[in-house]
Amino acid sequence: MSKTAKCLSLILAAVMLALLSPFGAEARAEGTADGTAVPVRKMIIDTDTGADDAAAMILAAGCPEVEILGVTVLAGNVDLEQAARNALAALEIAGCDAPVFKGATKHYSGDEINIFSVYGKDGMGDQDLVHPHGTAREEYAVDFILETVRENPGEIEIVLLGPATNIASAIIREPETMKQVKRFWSMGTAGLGTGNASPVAEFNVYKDAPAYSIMLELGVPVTVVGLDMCRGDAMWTDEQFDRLYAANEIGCFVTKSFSALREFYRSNGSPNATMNCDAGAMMCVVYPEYLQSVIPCHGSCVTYPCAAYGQVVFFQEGFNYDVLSEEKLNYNVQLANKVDGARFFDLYLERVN
Ligand SMILES: [Ca+2]
Repeated sequence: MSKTAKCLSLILAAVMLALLSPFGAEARAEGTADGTAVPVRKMIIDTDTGADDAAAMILAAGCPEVEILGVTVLAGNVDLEQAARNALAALEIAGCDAPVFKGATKHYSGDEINIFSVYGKDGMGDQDLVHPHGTAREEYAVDFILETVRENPGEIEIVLLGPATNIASAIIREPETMKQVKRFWSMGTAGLGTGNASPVAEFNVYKDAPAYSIMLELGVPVTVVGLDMCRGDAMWTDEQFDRLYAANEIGCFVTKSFSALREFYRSNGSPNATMNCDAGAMMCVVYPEYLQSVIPCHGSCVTYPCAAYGQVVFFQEGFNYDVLSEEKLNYNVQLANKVDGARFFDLYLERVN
């Protein structure tokens, strides 16, 4: 997209943000009086970089509405070193020079994080894509997060695309600093649907449920994009991947990085369509038209050993539950419950072109 087109897109985004955002009041306050510009939003991306994390970072890097101040990585889909290299490779192909910082290799509990990838051994489809020129910074990811929030109180939005371990570590170390985070955006939980790590738990939460619970309970607004928002028409078809591959170098990179994941879906009952959860979550962050509706909820995470470990239970505003009266609930989560999945791919293609 040309600079002029991006500028026009920025103006359109300002108008759409005011009209459509579920956080309309907050968003309108950010715009200038004549509505022609929105200050650039400051973002940290926290990621266990597999292919969909990389696709999400590439999307954010192509959006003039946001500035990626840094990318903090942790083990999850791949080990920490691979996650750092994958993040660097994704940022470089997107022409983004945001620094990368390495974080957790262990759960909040202290156990090693078990690596599990359906994205290939390297997390990027095993397509020989990962040859970054840069390296991760020496500074520890949690130090970077705290320092950045301290320097920008009330301004930082943190997008979690992996387990919440880095964020929980920062909260435990300096809770008052982390209360100055503007909003957490989380690709996590099963939403109001079913899980993938277990029937009720989603991978990112299941990997470190106590850490996720710490994030939910901090008191900072959390917008959750669950697995249910990544299914159905939000999945990318083979025909769409072919279009992306043909579009440009970035599209070719993203398409190749999904090779192993698409094979996984083909072998598991979805021959022609693949979920792209992290990029879908990032679309909710950067593109107000995409996230069409949220439900205020009280979200709490099951953290003790049982069949429901890692489940996030959502009590929805407006329901009268037998076990809890509404006035006792703190609606700490904005749960995505409608996205424009049918347009996801076209919007993505538009943003990375
Ligand atoms: Ca991820």
